[in-house]
Amino acid sequence: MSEKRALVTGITGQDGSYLAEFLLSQGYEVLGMVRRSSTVNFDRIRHFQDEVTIVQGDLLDQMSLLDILREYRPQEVYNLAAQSFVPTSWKQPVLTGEFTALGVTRMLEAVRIIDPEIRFYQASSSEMFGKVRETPQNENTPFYPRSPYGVAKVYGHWITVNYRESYDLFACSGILFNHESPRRGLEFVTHKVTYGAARIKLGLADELRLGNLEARRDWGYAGDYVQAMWLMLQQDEPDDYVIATGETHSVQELCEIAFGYLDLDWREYVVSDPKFFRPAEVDLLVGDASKAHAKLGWEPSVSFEELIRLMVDADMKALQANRG
Ligand code: NAP
Ligand code: F7E
Repeated sequence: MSEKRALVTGITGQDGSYLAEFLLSQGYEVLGMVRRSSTVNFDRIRHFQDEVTIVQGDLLDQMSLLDILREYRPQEVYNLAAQSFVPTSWKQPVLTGEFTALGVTRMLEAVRIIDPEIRFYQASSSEMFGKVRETPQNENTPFYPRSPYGVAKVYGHWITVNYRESYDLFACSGILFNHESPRRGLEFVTHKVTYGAARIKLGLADELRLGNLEARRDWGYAGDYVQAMWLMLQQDEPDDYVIATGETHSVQELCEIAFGYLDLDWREYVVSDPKFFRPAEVDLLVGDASKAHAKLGWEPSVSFEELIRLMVDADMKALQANRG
């Protein structure tokens, strides 16, 4: 039997799937919390589904969280579940607050009541910096969120700090900048661009409609970032860390790389459509992860260009396989 048991909320998401695989490779027994739906969507975890224990729970339901911790007794909890798509947070601001903000308190309450020795990780976000107060952004940069999602994440961040200070919980918050992979949802801009470029290359589409091409982000590889989550919970003291590459690129640069890799000129296919502009934009993000470098020994291993190329390769392969 494994010595260590970890609960991952959001295991069916991009990060949950990479984190679960990483924890399995470290010898953990992994519990993955999923919410009930009429059809299961285990696409991201199918290849290791038999190695994890799926438990049913929902961040909206306090009792389900208490029951899971009472029954399975994990030593570590990684709270990755959230409504994570920024545009949806304007359409469903209350629900976003329930999942992404209050859901954190529900999980922290479950930890406090069932076993305050549990080490807790909260998935905080660079979206909390929003209209940035300084560049690059570090752990001390003031927050100025620009969407209901960002506001909810600020709540989740501070309630995690507050439970650490109020109840002496080992609660850490990872302030992660954008991280991507072939498992990224297709609505996020990196995957929308790599998938769109691959479809155009294969003659399945003739244009790609995007929003603001000037927005800049610090994009890294999800496989690298989940290791930082684990490292935070292995330290002697709980703390908060920025995880980022330290480089910033525009959506236009992303298009140049993805289309260029397929020998296409992005200017012939990409249309900037006002429909995809946001009510309030986060113009520029770039993180300073020096604390994580120094204290966790964490470094990113995949460059921006490598990341986009590996996503294009994966999309080409999947689309070609689908065509038979
Ligand atoms: P994702 O792919 O959207 O996955 C979200 C996960 O949360 C899914 O497994 C989803 O389950 C689950 N979930 C949503 N609402 C739930 C509820 N009420 N109860 C239980 N589970 C629920 O997100 P991600 O990219 O992996 O991100 C993981 C976490 O990191 C999120 O909290 C996100 O906000 C945060 N974050 C992400 C980034 C990034 O760049 N990826 C950066 C900073 C922070 P279903 O499959 O049932 O929908
Ligand atoms: O947008 C611009 C858009 O949706 C990035 C989430 O994981 O990272 C993610 O949030 C930028 C924005 O990610 C399109 O306006 C242009 O400026 O890929 P995104 P995000 O909003 O940065 C943070 C760290 C999280 O925590 C979130 O959970 O790209 N953009 N045109 C577009 N974005 C989208 N989605 N679609 C477009 O057509």
